[in-house]
Amino acid sequence: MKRALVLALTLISVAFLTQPRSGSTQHLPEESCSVQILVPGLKGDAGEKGDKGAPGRPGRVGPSGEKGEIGDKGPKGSMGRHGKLGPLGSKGEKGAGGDAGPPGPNGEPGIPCECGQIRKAIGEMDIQVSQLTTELKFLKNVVAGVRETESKIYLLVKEEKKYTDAQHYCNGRGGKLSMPKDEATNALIASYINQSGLIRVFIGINDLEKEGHYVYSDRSPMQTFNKWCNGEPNNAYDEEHCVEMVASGGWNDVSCHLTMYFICEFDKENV
Ligand SMILES: [Ca+2]
Ligand SMILES: [Ca+2]
Repeated sequence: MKRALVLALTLISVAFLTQPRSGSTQHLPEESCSVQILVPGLKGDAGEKGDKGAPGRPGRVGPSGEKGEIGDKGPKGSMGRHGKLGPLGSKGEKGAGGDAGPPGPNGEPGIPCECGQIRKAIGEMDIQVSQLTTELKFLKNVVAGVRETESKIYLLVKEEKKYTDAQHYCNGRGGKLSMPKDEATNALIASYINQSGLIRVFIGINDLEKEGHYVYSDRSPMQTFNKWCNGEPNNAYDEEHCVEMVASGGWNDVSCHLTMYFICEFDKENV
């Protein structure tokens, strides 16, 4: 409604303004307020050709064409970079030994040997070996057979020794050079000599300290028992101070420097 009212007022204003003024010579129809309808005229002649227009916009992208034929092989390219390091290979077989090399230079002089102690030790070992050898002989004699009574053991030692050496031998093994102090003991020792195929052995009786005063190897004086052979002791050449027993069981004074087998005795309590 409001827009229709505005349009009506506008048309009225236009009719008023277009009313002829007094004194104008232009002749206008009386009904100047009526609305006239405009009609198009006839078509004019063709105008001159205009200037060339600006280029149009680019058209759409067309569809892909068909695949062409394979071209000729190109020239060889330059060498590429080194590739990655490959995995470690398996261990190869051992090769043959090489030729012997030339001999090396001479070494420096060695340090002088401190041989004093070594020589001393060797000497001591020699002594020990000697002692053990002696012990071994003793044991072999024991194994060979001994004689015994209720209280004593008698051992024939088949090593030729001087009287004092024989005495030391027996003492060194806890015994004494045998001392026949009665008939039974004398008979046993005599039997031992005979069975061993011997003729004589040293027994533990001597008059080394005082001529004609016989004592046993334990320093006890000879008692009434004796087995002197006929004509003995005769202290021949005034040098017979030791005593031997012959196979018959008789005694004879002889030189202490003779060497012969001997018989040791051991108390069973001490063995
Ligand atoms: Ca004598
Ligand atoms: Ca004699």
